[in-house]
Amino acid sequence: SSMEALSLSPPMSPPVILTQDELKKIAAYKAVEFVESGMVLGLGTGSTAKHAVERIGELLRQGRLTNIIGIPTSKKTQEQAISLGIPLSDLDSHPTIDLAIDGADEVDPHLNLVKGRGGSLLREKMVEGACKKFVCIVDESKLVKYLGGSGLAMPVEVVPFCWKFTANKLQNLFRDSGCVAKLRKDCKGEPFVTDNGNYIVDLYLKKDIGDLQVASDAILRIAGVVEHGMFLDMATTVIVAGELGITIKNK
Ligand code: ABF
Repeated sequence: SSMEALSLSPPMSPPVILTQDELKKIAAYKAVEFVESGMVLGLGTGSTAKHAVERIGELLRQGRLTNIIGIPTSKKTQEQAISLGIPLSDLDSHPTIDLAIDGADEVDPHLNLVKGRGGSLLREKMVEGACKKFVCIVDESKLVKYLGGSGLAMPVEVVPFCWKFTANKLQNLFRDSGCVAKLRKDCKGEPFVTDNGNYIVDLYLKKDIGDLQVASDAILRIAGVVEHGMFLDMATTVIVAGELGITIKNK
């Protein structure tokens, strides 16, 4: 993988402290530089991807981009794109996507990702799996040594039917990593329901889970599991915005 570091400010200027949201916006705008007129675009979900979608809408409005078709990764992004006047379609009509831009919850040194804390992992995986290029945009807080290493959730989308049974299977699968499986709740304390009518079981890990491909296969073999939030070998580029500048990591 190659790395390119760009300085945000000239060497002698005083340091500027950027908020996390400003860093997200910097990464998002950088990613939109990869967008060309005529592209079919995967539109990501979350507070980072939101900036990219907004920027694409702005460039369309200014006539600096034309002939774009967006494929949204969630109902929320679909609404945002409609409000910005971005023409939309779906994977049925456009099974190949030129470029997707989306955020992530964790990025490991091999550019494997954890996604889905926003709850949109299934549509994201379908869309980003159909992309020639997937540019992932994050602020530096998302970088981890290993997936699960932030101590935050590793999400798994499950069917609501006997979700406890499925959650127990998941917890047992990773018991050597100290796994605790919890059903995600919404702000009212009800089960969180995904865009696809499913539930999310969040896995909390104390140690790394070893071979990620083996773990992925094992999760997907459990009946009741729809999809998990590990995106292995999918990002072709990760743009990281940090206090010291932008780093672009390529596969
Ligand atoms: C989506 O948004 C999800 O896959 C991920 O869970 C989340 C990241 O959100 P944010 O950009 O708000 O941190 O990309």
